[in-house]
Amino acid sequence: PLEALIFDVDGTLAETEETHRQALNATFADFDLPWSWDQPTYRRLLRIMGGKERLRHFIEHDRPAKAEAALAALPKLHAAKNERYAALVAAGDVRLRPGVERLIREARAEGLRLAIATTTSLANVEALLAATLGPDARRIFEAVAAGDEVATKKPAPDVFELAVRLLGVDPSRAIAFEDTVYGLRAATAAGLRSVVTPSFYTDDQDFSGAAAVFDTLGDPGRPARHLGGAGAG
Ligand code: XBP
Repeated sequence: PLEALIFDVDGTLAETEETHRQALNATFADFDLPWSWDQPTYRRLLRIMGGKERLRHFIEHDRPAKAEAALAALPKLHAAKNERYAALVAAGDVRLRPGVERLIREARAEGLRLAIATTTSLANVEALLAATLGPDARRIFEAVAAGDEVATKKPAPDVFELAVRLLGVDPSRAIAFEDTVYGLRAATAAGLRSVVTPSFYTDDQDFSGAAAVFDTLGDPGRPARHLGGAGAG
């Protein structure tokens, strides 16, 4: 039987990446960096998981102006981005994707256990949960496995392995909710089936291997574009 649902955050619970991008661009200006990431640039850079890793990749591979100074200030730059991100989220910039709140509510009513497995930081997760599900939302999730707590970020299985370990459930009895091919790979490698809802920046990715792919988790559910693997439907 199914025992647990494990949710990715960015792109799955909410379309957060435009808010991350906006916070980044404002932070670049704050740090006097003559950079701005447009949507195509961000789409390309999202192949690198993790905000710090993504910034480092950009600095080292794109070699923008002021690269050396930015590299030296990388932790500060990323922390400042997250502060701006949290402020935007607290101001109501981001909503949950359709169906997410209902799924969480109904899963709890059925006695399913809930967890989070994300690349982003715990503070970002808490900001989003508080702004969208209320101040007590953190308690809805029995376990939160965040990127900075594991050795290797997605597509490595670490965060999903940590989440199932914290819950104490067998991965075959949990379903992962994801929006990226990297998250799908991570969940699969950890032994979980995945339901994928592609998001704004990931709708061109290949989700073969998912148990199901839906446009949204909303009601009325739109038809699946792909159904396969174990346990779908
Ligand atoms: C998405 C990410 C994150 C966010 C930004 O992770 O890769 O890096 O883009 O957050 P997931 P940080 O889909 O696993 O939630 O800057 O805090 O990394």
